[in-house]
Amino acid sequence: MEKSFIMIKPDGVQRGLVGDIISRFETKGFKLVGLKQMSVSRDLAEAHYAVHKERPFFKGLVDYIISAPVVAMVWEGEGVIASARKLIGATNPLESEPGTIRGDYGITIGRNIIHGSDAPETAQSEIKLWFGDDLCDWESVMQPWLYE
Ligand code: D4T
Repeated sequence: MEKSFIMIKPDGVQRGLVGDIISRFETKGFKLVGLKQMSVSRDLAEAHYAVHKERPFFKGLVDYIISAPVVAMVWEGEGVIASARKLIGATNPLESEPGTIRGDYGITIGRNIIHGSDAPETAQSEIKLWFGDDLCDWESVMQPWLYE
């Protein structure tokens, strides 16, 4: 089964969107296998966004991620990486479709509420970076009602 790293960013936490966001993933049918609220160190934020380190928005992005706690999660399920990106919506919330998380709740790219892994390789490295091996492997009774 595929896993994706999902992070509710500081604005999502401050704005009280944690419950709604978790509910969207849960009711879709994905399984929560990792969850923690945490303050993020500058080193961790810089490592997570290392791919953007030469971009002009990098420092502002890192400052934002470390400005207040985030909720880090790992969700599991068939096709969860691509599906989560659809649930989340386009990077720029003004271009995200209504019904998506960013489309429903966001306005600017620099406060876009949530992160989701964009590919299997990044999902794997992000899960390693944020959770190590500290995931919860459990069997959901919903499994036969979600998958043939
Ligand atoms: P994340 O990684 O946060 O899920 O966002 P996306 O995968 O949707 O988008 P991204 O990697 O291109 O951008 C990472 C992060 O940087 C912020 N950002 C991006 C910004 O503040 N200004 C910008 O011009 C861009 C392109 C938003 C998301």
